[in-house]
Amino acid sequence: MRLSLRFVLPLMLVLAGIAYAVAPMVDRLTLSWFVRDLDSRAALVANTLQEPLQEQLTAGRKAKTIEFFNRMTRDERLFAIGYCAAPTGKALATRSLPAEVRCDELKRWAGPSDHLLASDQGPLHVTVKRMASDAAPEGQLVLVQDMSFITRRSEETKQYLFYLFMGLAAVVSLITVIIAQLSWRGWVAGVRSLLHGEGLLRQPGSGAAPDLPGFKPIARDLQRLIRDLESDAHSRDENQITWSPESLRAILRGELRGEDIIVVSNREPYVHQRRGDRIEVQQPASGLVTAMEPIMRACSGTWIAHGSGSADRDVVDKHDRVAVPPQKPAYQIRRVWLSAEEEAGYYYGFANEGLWPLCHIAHVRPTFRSGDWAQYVAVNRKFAKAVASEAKTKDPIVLVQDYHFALLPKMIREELPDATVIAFWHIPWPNPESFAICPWRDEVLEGMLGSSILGFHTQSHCNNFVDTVDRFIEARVDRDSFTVSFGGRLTAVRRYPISIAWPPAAAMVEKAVPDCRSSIRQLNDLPPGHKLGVGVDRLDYTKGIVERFRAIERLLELNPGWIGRFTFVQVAAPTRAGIEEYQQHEAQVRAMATRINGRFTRQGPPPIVLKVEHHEPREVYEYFRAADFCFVSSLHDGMNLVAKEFVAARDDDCGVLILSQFTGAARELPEALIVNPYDADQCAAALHLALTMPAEEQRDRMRLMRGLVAEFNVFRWAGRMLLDAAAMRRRDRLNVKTGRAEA
Ligand code: ADQ
Repeated sequence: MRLSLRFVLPLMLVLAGIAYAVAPMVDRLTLSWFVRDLDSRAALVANTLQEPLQEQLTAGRKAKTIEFFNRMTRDERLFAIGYCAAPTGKALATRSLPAEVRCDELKRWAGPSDHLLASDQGPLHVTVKRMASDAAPEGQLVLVQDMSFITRRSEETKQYLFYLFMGLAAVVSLITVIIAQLSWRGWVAGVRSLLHGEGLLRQPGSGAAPDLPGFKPIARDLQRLIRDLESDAHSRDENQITWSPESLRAILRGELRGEDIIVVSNREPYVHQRRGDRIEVQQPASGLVTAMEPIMRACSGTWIAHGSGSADRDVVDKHDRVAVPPQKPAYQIRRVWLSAEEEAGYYYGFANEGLWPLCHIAHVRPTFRSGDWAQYVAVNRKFAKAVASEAKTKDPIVLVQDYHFALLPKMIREELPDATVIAFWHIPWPNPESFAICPWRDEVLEGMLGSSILGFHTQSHCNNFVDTVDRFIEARVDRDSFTVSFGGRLTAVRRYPISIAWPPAAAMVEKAVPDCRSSIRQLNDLPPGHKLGVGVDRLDYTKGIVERFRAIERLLELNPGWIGRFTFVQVAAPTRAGIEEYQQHEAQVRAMATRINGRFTRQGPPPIVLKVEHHEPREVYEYFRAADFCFVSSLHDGMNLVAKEFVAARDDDCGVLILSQFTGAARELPEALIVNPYDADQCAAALHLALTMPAEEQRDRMRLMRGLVAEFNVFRWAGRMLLDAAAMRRRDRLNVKTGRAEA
């Protein structure tokens, strides 16, 4: 309706304007037609009058002549008649003859276009006809005709013309609006069906789209183009954003406008521990926690995790929630309680003795037990129920973290079909042959494919996952868009390299580098100026600590000059101590450190200091700032955040990073000294190079690495996932509106 008014009103105005402009032209035209009629009428009247008039004149009957003229002028259009016998003298005429028409001025009316006389009685038409015959003297007959009827008709013509144009405008508008409406609907329907991959045309009356295979490639191209444009826009936007908690908050406000955000992980970001009659709060050593914590602070959502601390139950409310961080609460932890059997089967068993070694190529055999699997399924179900009870809307965004919850995406979807589930796998994904070892291979894959978006650190992990799905389950894999269609749902498999907060918290770097150097050396009984290397890890066999010690041993073998002049401090956080493999690994690491120290300690400091105990992040940063180099020698690692933390800690642009080629981080930090941890000689050479590298080269390498970590920080990691989730939700809502579900 609004469209019609918007179109019809201007059209009416335009046509009224045209009518107004055209009317005078039409007036002139009709006037000339009427004047021509009057001329010929005058000629006819003159011819008719000639004979009787001449008879009267010849008979000299002037009174009779005037009476004759009066009779003739009863015709309403013949206004007056006169006769001039000579150019001088008075005319023999009816009384109505206008005073302007005089016998001595008859020439004035003689021309072809000089017939009009504007008199007090209105417009008049004057015709002068010469009358001559053999029987009568020559004279001039004057016929004056009334033209007021022409004016009347001209007014009527203008009126008709106006009504005609208005009518025309109405008809034209109506037809145009009908055609426009029809073609708009048709066009919209056409584009809609084209976007949906259907044909443009519909069978008349059927409502069903015909199958027009010819159109499908166009539709696919168009869909792909839209996707490309969207992702282009994203990457453009992404590059323009300076990623920080504020920009992440702006995305949450702008793109996700107060959407309900829930994180699920096994490890909680804050653990409450009882120490005598005091309760202490600890932050666990975990890459996942390091990454997610700043995001939760930014978005104030709910973090669901296993309540594992000895005082965790003492601090929660009746809904098992506690606000954190303790000093400045910004979000809620919802704690889920697990029994000892559940924890043994789900966490130690299936997750850490099964999936962890399965996904890492670290030469430790995975162990799969059906009892562990049953607990894994039950605990995943328990967390799915917790998600459903914490959800404030029917379509929250749920960020599922890591290999502890492979089944959770599918289970969440059963509870909340409209949720957007983003699952992130923090560890590597192996090739299909390795993964095939898992007896519940298909269930794990199907569980993960409940995700809307499934993230890995590197493209090769994405490739491995898609290859595994393609090999083992009935799903449609699209390698162009990297999506998997399974059970009527689409999962996008994406690379999101994780990172750390940038800039690091002020508290981490407030102690000056020279102060850190001296205090750490004092703490470990090392002389000032003593060369120092550090390793910071969970005491996990994937971190390559044994290989690291072997490389140090090799360095001292090859370059004995370093004996007594260099010490390596390994800060190792105890982890998964309930698993035999980890107990053996710890024993092996301890024995190796003792053996190497025994072999190379003459006088002075030992080559290796092993600290198997928990350290707070501030203490870890102090070690990073005190060291000449940091050695990351993982045998296989999804990303490895320690490498990025070392770079972030070095705001003095000094220090060397030695980095295993088998970490995700090696792809992002090529300025590190990249090594194969299995190659002891190569690692020893890298250690020597690090100990002797000129400050200038250290600075050049460190600046490049700091630039990368600053730009690709953890806010970008989370922001990209959330932007993708927001785009996906917009697309889903559009599909619902247009009546089409994602296939
Ligand atoms: P992790 O295997 O735990 O993470 P990593 O990424 O290096 O490995 O993160 C460890 C975190 O714990 C770091 O923040 C580090 O500072 C801290 N940490 C390590 N040892 C510590 C110690 N001794 N004392 C105190 N803190 C310590 C998993 C994957 C990685 C992936 C992350 C994030 O295995 O590949 O990078 O998740 O996705």
